[in-house]
Amino acid sequence: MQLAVDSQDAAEAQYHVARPPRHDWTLEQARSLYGAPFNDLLFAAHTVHRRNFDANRIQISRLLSIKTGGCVEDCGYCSQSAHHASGLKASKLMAVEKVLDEARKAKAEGATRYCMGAAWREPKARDMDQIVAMIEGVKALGMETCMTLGMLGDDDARRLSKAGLDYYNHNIDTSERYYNAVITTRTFQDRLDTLERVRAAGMKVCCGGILGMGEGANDRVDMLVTLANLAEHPESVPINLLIPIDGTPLAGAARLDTIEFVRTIATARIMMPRSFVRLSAGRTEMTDEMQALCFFAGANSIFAGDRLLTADNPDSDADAALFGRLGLSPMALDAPETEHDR
Ligand code: SAM
Ligand code: DTB
Ligand code: SF4
Repeated sequence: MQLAVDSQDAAEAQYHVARPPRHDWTLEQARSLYGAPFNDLLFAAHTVHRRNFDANRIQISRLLSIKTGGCVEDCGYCSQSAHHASGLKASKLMAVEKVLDEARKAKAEGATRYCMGAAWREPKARDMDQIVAMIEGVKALGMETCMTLGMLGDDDARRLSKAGLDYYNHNIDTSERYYNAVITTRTFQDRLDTLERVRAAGMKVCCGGILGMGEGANDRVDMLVTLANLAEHPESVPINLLIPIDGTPLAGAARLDTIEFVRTIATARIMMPRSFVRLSAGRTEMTDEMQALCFFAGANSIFAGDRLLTADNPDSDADAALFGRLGLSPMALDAPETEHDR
């Protein structure tokens, strides 16, 4: 389909792009956006990006696995599931001081948000005091805090929020239709229920998914429609490229075409104009050129540091070289973008 894009207004009308964020995307609208000529899609996405953010600044988050492996869930992509023979050694919940040491190092290296992940279906009551101490300690360093601990009940959500947790990461991962092909030990609705509790408790939401798990384009789009039609857009939207892990059911998944990946980033940017769209897992397998296209399409956050939770990530030298080539700089915590009430 040829689209009329001889002016910004015409392009925006054609793509259903609205200045105030929308929460009423139809699948049809989102699919036509995703499938638009690549140049039209990127033009619209970059326009929206520039209107809402400084296009040359990237928010830097840092990850730490505070409890690794032995997870009872069966997520087909994950090295940490006890259902798969990934060879990963399970470990106990990390000591608070060790977490704070790592957070201090991350801050010194420019991270403004510290994300702590645990391989749990949900947190246990006996772990909550330690979790709260981690949140309070990282907050005291002057960093934003994020945790991802699996499903939450109302009481745990309130407790995390009261401790000062800024963000809770809980991904829907893919479309509702494809969900059961990837995970059978919980439902898509379970994920949405936890996201509602996170909101009700007053925390910001970090929610996205993984591309390259054998899903189709419509699954990628439908996932974005679910996110964009939430009552509030997630403040952070991590888009992960599957890191194939030996021993997991998705170890042999075919690599996703780069253009499809960039289309997803651009569509996310347009549909959730004020959210941070994070170019998350999988960057070690991306060229500088692919990452540059993602940043142009509206990605404006990354995980820095040579380790994600269990998998490798580009090291600080590689990222410094990338930022240098592209003229990008890290976003400060007090940047106007981070202060908006999104
Ligand atoms: N157990 C918690 C949960 O599942 O919510 C938190 C940790 S979990 C590892 C966080 C997210 O990392 C998952 O939802 C998934 O989107 C992403 N992830 C895990 N393994 C991945 C992989 N091999 N490649 C890409 N993304 C992955
Ligand atoms: C997210 O969407 N990606 C991060 C974070 N949220 C917790 C995790 C990526 C994990 C990649 C695989 C690994 O390190 O084991
Ligand atoms: Fe467990 Fe999270 Fe991995 Fe799923 S993604 S197996 S819930 S650690």
